[in-house]
Amino acid sequence: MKVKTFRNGFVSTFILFLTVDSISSKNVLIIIADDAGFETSVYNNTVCKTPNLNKLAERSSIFTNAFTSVSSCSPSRSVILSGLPQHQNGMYGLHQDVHHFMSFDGVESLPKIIHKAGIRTGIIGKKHVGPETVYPFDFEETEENNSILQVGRNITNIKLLVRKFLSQDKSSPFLLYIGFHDPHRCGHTHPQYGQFCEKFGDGSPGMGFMPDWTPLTYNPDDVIVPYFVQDTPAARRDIAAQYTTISRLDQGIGLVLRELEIAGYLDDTLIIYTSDNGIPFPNGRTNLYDSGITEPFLLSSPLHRSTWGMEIQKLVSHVDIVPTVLDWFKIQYPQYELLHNPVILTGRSLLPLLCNKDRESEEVIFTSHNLHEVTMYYPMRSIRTKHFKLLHNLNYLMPFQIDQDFFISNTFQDLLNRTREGISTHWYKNLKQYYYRSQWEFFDLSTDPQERINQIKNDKYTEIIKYLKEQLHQWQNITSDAWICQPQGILENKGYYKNSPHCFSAGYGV
Ligand SMILES: [Ca+2]
Repeated sequence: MKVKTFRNGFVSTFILFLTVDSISSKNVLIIIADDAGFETSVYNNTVCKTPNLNKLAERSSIFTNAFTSVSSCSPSRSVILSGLPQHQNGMYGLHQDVHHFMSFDGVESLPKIIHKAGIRTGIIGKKHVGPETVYPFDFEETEENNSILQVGRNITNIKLLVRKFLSQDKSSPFLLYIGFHDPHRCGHTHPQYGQFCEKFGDGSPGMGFMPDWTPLTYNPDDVIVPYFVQDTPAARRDIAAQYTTISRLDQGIGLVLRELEIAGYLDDTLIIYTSDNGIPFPNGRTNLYDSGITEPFLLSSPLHRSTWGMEIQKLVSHVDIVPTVLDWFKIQYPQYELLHNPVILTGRSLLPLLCNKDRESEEVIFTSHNLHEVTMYYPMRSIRTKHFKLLHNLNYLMPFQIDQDFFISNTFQDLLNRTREGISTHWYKNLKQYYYRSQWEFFDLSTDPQERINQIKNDKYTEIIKYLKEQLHQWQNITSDAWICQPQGILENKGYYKNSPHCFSAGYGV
């Protein structure tokens, strides 16, 4: 099979749109929540109280079909900051400790590009990407030089660090990136503070105290259980704890926005709020099902007030963040190569959508996952349109892996124990089908939004499946995906095959 090259044909559809009227000073604030989902009335969850997110939504466009590129912390953050899918930027899995994944040295990241253009860059909270030479910020207060709890969950501390950054240099435009560690689980690393660190800083004995946080507590009977989580007392207790941690995230966001306002930047700053990946529940984080990749996404532009508070249903992706910020600052993406191939951004600026302008090509979202923890090799690629999802599980002969953090959670232990004891799990799947997946999965989202029925063998969909496979292959090609021939083929693209790469069959089926 010959690897098709569509590079030139694709370039023209990914030209940056330059749409922003000039204002005297333009800044960017990116707020990334850690494992947050739709636990906010912005997205119709009326139980979990988030008055500050609601306030931000009132001055934002509210995207209702936003997706991460990969449902794993470091890979997702590398995509947010590079605009390149994980297989292209090299951040195949988690960055910390034994996992030790890094982006390629040659990646031109957002902080690097805009620093060269004279824009001051700052990061506060969770960074979780590397190496430092690829992701340098002028101002850094992260887990690399602080306790992650103090810069990622202590909202009083975060407030003071934002104040410090904003007061340091008033002469340059800035990009400030804030990585809240809330509402990430912490039962694996800091169990003394609760499953979601919901007790950290709440003023109770031994928990410490942060003056700016008023914890909200929830009755497990009242929480909203997403369709992909089992409705059991154990899962409800987890969700109630998660909601409390979201109250800290929400109040932290309120403090950050207040600092921006006090410093006089609220009306010249583009604000993006999203989460890095799906919620840490079954079928969520580390999956490419919609339950793992759909994200909250608010885009607040002081130049597009007519769309404040409005919902935008277009499909958008985290790969759109880099083009959007470059568009805002009117900076061109550099021309360079990675792995001997020219680098092309496949994301597009979101700003035209705020002018009620359509983007040129059809709406399509690609996702790419290789690992989470170093032991969790489970490469997947998918393409999603408004109505269809095609998912390729490259390592389908092995079981899907469970991470340490989720394994030890009440929710997963509940699922595992119920399965072992042979009693009802109250889940919409069973662990066997969750662990062992088909190589290809295809879902008709218009009739099956919860992706329950794999239609890959249904003749009714033969043509659309063929088309989506071609589109996925084309995207893997332009993003230099080394897994493009996997799992049955071997890619030869050097030596004799330098100018005509081929997928060769290794004969695994003999
Ligand atoms: Ca995360």
